[in-house]
Amino acid sequence: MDHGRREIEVMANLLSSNDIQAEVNRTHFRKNNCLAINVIGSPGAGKTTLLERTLPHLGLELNVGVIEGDIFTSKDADRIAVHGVPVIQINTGGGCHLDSKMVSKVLPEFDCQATDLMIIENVGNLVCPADFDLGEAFKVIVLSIVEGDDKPSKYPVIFRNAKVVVLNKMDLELLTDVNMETMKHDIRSINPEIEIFEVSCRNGNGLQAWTNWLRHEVEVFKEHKV
Ligand SMILES: Nc1nc2c(ncn2[C@@H]2O[C@H](COP(=O)(O)OP(=O)(O)OP(=O)(O)O)[C@@H](O)[C@H]2O)c(=O)[nH]1
Ligand SMILES: [Mg+2]
Repeated sequence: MDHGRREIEVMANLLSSNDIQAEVNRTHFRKNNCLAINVIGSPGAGKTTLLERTLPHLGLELNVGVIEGDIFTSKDADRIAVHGVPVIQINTGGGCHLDSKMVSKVLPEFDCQATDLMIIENVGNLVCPADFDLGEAFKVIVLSIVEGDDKPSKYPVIFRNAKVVVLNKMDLELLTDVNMETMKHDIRSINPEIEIFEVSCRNGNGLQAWTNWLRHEVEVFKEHKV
């Protein structure tokens, strides 16, 4: 028995069953006119902080729901719940990414018809979530600039598959040796279409441009309703 080949087959089956459920999720979101986004980034990149800073900008005009993915604990969901939006925590119990079945199981907990924007924060990881479609409209990468300007070229798959990248922790730029031009050049070489926002969730710089862009994406999605 060729074990290598068997492993590839198992992985292929896993991905195709994930993709089938992802399409069901996508149809559900589309039918309910709800823009779903999949927020991906390394542990500590600032995903939850970005949501905490984004919700007050959007929450008055839009109905937002949040799905939080983590290996253990409901710490992130507790942080989001303070903002008064519906939030469900998924614990993967060891898994390094969310999959479409996990998301489908919690969807009945939301009134999707009354939700304009569903934000799904994936498990902290820049690699595995790239392979697992959740049924989202697009992927959002949150990258802390402190991690170094070589990260886009070392982890290109996720950048290829995302619509937008939020470069976070810009307030720390001068404390690091990060070269922002190199970082942005590498991101654009991987994905010329990608939107790039430079923000600091600490001092608020750049957040307005990011939230304006996201609000516009919700409007465009809703205009194309089926
Ligand atoms: N200096 C600075 N710190 C930030 C910024 N954004 C987030 N942080 C800090 O970074 C740490 C991690 O932030 P989180 O939002 O929990 O990161 P996360 O990506 O959600 O982490 P996981 O869910 O564990 O993957 C916290 O201590 C935040 O206060 C920023 O723009 N500047
Ligand atoms: Mg988090």
